[in-house]
Amino acid sequence: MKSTLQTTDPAVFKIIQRETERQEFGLEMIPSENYVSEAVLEANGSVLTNKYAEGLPGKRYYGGCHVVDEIEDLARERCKQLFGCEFVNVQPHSGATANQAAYESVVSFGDTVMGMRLDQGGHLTHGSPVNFSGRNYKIVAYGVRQSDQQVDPDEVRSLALQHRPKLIIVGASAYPRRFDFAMFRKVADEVGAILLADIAHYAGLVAAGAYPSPIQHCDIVTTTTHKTLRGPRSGIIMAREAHAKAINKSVFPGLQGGPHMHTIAAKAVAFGEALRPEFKDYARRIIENAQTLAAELQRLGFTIVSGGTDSHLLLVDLRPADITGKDAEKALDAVGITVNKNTIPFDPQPPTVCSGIRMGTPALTTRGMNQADMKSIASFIREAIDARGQENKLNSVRDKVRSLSSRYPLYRDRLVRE
Ligand code: DSN
Repeated sequence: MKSTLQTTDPAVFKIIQRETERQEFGLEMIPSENYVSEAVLEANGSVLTNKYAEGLPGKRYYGGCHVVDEIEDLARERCKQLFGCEFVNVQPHSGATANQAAYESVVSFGDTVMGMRLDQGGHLTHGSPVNFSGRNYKIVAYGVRQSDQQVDPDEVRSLALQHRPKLIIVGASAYPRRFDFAMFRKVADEVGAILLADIAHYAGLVAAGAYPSPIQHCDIVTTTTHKTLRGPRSGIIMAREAHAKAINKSVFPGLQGGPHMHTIAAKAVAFGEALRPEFKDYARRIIENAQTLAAELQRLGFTIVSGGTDSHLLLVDLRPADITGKDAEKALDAVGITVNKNTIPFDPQPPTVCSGIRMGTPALTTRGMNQADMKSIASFIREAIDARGQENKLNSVRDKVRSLSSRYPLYRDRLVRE
């Protein structure tokens, strides 16, 4: 039987089909991506998209909110249980919006903010000059040590003592190691700064106890919900109760209008899934797979930034392989392996070219792939990079990628044969 969309709008239907096929038969290795469950998809595609609900549960600016109030309350309760936080606002539309609202709740334009450098693992919203953060605040940036490509507590402390930031941000989008949240707390206390952790990448691992939790150390914790946490594309802000009022105000009416109630429902579903015992095992396997992948890539001659990983992601320094991140991304794309080019610490290449690629295992692990599969994938990566530009050889790697993916069905029932 044809779906409604297939009948009413075949153009859109066909594009969605092609993307479903790309996800089904390729290896998704961008560490910030994942595959959500059918339950999350169902909630996200529900009639809750129709409802305006500006305000908070019980205090809305629209009538008819008594039902959606329940979903927001449920999402908040599940989130508190999952992370052990005192307060959460589940309305931010994205991680960037969550960060902007968090900034606006505790600092004013022109204040000094300290965050990790984008080109050494940080995020755009942690102070990049092309982002609201870098434009509106005075940014002091810490990076990693040249010797081991890990955060240097001495640098963090001395920069903080020198510049006395009002806000310190700990978190990253391309840092494979554990953050020492207790050390950041100590430094923040020393200079009287507010401490914000952005755990967008690590949230699922944190929820499962597989990566350190910042909750007890930080004033505010932001995250997206769609990475290791495996929920819908969105954000949340957790905090100590003292910041609740200011955060609520900066999300709405400060930055956003109506919350996306369908996405909040999908967040509630994802939090519920992450509360199940099997999610702990999932998070453990993500890290196990990332470590196996890193070790196998090293065995095949690749250099791994910081020598390995404690999380779901790894950064490959491609300089010894004599290929840029940009060309490696293209070669891997050609065989159905999706990664992204990424700067490595102290990268001689511009960000449009990059000397590295960033990859991760959350999506592969969701499919059920294991350590033996990681070893196969490492060899596909080696072969594809060595065979760049050689169509025949790339075709053979593409076949192997498709055959491995086919063994781990994902959204098979959504694929329609015409
Ligand atoms: N763009 C995300 C990532 O890929 O890490 C961070 O927001």
